[in-house]
Amino acid sequence: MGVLNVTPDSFSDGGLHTSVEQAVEHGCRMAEEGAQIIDVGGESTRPGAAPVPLEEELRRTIPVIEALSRYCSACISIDTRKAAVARKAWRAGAVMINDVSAMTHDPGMADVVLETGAAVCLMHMRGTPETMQQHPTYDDVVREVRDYLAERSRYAPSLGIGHERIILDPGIGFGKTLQHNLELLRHLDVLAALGFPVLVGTSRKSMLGMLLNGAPPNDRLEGTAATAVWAIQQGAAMLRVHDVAPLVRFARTADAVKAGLAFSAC
Ligand code: 7PM
Repeated sequence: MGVLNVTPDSFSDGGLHTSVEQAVEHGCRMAEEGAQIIDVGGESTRPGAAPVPLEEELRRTIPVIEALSRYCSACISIDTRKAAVARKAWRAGAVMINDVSAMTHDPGMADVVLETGAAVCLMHMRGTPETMQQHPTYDDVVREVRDYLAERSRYAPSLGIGHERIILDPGIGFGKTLQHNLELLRHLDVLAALGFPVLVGTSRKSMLGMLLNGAPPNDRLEGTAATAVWAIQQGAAMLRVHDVAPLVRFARTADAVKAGLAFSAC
C-alpha cells in the first residue's frame, strides 16, 4: 500500500489543478512501482494535528480518487474517519476504507462499510490524533491491542460486514511509546493469529528516528525496510509505505524466503 497524502504540505498548489495533477502522478508512479493499493488521505492524523473540516477533506481527496480510478490500475483506499468522505470516495472508485478510528469516530461509518461492500481496515489508536501521544500507558500493550482488535473484528460482522472484508492494524505510533511500538512489532504474530490480514505502517515514523540517532523522516528508509521484513516474517499481509519501489523489493524477497518459494508473477 502506497501512501498518498493530499494535504496542503504534501503537494504545491501553484495553480487550480496542479496539486491534484501532482497527487495523481505520484499515485500512478507508486502503482507502476508495484503498489497494489493507493491510500489517499486528506486529513493528517499526525500527533497533535488539528481536525480538517468535511468540505475541505472532500475537496482534497475526491478529485484525486476520480482521476486515479480512471488512469491507474491499483486499488484505491480512502484514509478517513468520516462516513461522508468514505461514501463519496467509494462512489469515486475507492474499494477500501482505512479508518484509523476503527469505525468509532463517526457513527455513520459502519453503515457506509455495510452498504458499499468496501473492505475496511480497523486500526488501534489510543485516544485521538490530537491527544494520543500525551503519556500513553498500557499494562500489556500486546494484549490490549489484540483484545481491542478482536472486539472490533467481532462487532463489524455482527452488523453484517463480511469477515473477508476486514483488515486489522496495530496502529504503530498512534498513542504508543517507542517501547510499545517495539513490543507490538515483536509480537505481531499474536495479532495475525486473530485470523484477519494484518496491515502495518511503520514507514518513516518517529520510532525509527529514535532508533536511528534522530534521523529525519526522509532518512528512515532502512528502518522502514527492517521493520517491514520483520513484520512479514511475523505474518503481516500488507505494508503501508511511502517508498514503494524499494519496499516492494524488500517485501518480494522476504515473502519468497518466508514461503520457501519464488512467486514470479507477484
Ligand atoms: C505522523 C504520524 C505522521 C503518523 C503521519 C503518520 C497509519 C495509517 C497513518 C498506519 C493505517 C503516516 C501516519 N499511519 N493508517 N495512517 N495504519 N491503517 O505515516 O499505521 O502517514 S498516518
